[in-house]
Amino acid sequence: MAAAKVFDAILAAKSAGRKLYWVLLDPDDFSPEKGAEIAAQSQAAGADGVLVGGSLLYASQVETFVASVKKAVTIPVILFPGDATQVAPSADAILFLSLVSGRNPDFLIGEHVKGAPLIREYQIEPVSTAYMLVECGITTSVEFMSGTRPLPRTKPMIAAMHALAAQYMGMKLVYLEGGSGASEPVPNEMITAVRKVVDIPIICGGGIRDAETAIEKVKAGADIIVTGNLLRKADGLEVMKSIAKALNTFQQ
Ligand code: 1GP
Repeated sequence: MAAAKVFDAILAAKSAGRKLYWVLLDPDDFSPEKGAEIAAQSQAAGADGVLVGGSLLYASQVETFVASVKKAVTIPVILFPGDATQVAPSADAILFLSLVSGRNPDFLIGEHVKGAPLIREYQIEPVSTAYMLVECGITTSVEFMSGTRPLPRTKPMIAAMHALAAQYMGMKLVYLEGGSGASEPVPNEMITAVRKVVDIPIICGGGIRDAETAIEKVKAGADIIVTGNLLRKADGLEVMKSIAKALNTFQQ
């Protein structure tokens, strides 16, 4: 199996108390050339990693996109796949997502069986991740495409017990996902409830649009913050810089 470089770096950051910032690029939104340009800008703005993927993905050439991004950055390029068709050989790692908030077997194990031989062949580092979709004000693409219901946002203990079960199953990361374009990010109380019961790193994304919100999420217990949509905003790069700076200098 591929060396656990990306996961080891996440663990090293966590034990040093350093928070990470990842930027999500959806190949449906940008050409491979534009994706590379944005990835380079994101790295210059202070991002620690680039996620590539989407829950719909009609762009046919995921590998072309990933290879182009990979050439433009030195930070890790990590797949964030909506399904098994998004396994691309040039990536450094893949979040091997199990949608544990839902009860759709395709997204708990089905797509994984299809993707696993490709991951092995391409020698991509798999990082098993408990992916938890949280109700956040809109019907997100993940909710619709996976045919699963998000966790209720006012029930932090339900989220905590899903995360705990996932940790007991051996998953290495928890991803609390509001969904791209969420009108409300994942609630702080929910992140704190999850943090209380699991030791594994917590990723939080969806609807985070400024440094203040990013800091609230890490204070609540998140280790890695993800933003996507900001890239498409006129002042997005400036906001991303302020998020990266706030996270880099954050002290608990
Ligand atoms: C990554 O889905 C998020 O977890 C990205 O969400 O596009 O709302 O930043 P935004």
